[in-house]
Amino acid sequence: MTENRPAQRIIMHIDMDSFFASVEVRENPSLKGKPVVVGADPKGGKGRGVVSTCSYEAREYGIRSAMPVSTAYRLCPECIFLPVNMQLYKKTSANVMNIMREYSDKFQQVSIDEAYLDISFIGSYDNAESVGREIKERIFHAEGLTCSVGIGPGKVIAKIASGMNKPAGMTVVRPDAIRDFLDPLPVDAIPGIGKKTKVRLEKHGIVTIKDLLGCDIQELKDAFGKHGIMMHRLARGIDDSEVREKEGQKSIGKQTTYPEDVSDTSILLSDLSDLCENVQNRLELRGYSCRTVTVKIRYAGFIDRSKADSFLHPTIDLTVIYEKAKDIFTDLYDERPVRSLGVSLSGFDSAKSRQSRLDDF
Ligand code: TTP
Ligand code: MG
Repeated sequence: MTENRPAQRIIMHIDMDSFFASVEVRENPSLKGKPVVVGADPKGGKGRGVVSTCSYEAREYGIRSAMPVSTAYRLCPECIFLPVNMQLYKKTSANVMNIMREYSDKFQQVSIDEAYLDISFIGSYDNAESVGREIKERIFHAEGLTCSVGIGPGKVIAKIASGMNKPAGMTVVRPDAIRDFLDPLPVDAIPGIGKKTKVRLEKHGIVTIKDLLGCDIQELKDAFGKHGIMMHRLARGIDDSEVREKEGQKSIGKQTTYPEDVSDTSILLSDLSDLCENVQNRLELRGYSCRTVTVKIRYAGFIDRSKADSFLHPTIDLTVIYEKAKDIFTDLYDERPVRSLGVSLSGFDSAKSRQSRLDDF
């Protein structure tokens, strides 16, 4: 009896190379070939804040995203440090996403600079490779930027593949090459396996994906629960999650817990402002706008109070978000000592209206 197999899936993952930095270099070609860091002002090494990203030339000095900008300055004081120009990156992102979107109805943007396409309908990996090449050329021609492409039978393999030959790379993992591709990789190549899990697996002698594959599923389940089963499935190359534009995440939140209770309103308001900045930044990175702001105060003694309020129109504006958070806070705060303070954003704009808004630039 022949098995009724579903048609072969072909998934593409595209990720722009050193995105913010590449846009800056495009805007100012004299920066080409130079170490460029985009992020907070280093203030001669005394600056606070972090690196958003940097050019591949700056990466040679060991500079990375999310590193304190003071460390980046120490590693390479002669780097060119530039502030974040989010409006410009968002406009560019919308342009490149629109190009990608033309190639499949099944399209999923996952961050400001990366997306998945389900191009199974194209029928063969050779055809998929041609499409990958075409998209790369189109983006380069239209926006003067390079990206890296990964093609494989599922989202996880496609994502790992796009990171294999950065910058301007393309890696195709055909179904008969899955084992050769996955086996030698370190376990943390699998998205979702972070440093902690990696160290725990190492203690069991599991370093590569091949080691993971050789593990007893029950033992993995005992040690890591559901996550263990997931890891084993991905190690086997089993990954049938759909490519779809989804509402996905329901909220973006951040909270600060104080080592000692705080009653000083100016400290609380200043922290509220930092929290708003954090969540608003993540909102922008995901290409969302939000309708609702929620503030949560935990008073000493684990007494929680929270309140939400919504805007008439979705917004991404930090000032607008902070003003709303401040109003809610003022309403909620009764001057008891505060243990922790949190802000979350929700009511994200749908993908479709988000798209039309991005087109408005
Ligand atoms: P990434 O795609 O992770 O990084 P990248 O495009 O700069 O470099 P790569 O070539 O390795 O893909 O992130 C996309 C953008 O998101 C990045 O240009 C800046 C922003 N970002 C931050 O602001 N903070 C961060 O910690 C990270 C990881 C990214
Ligand atoms: Mg990128």
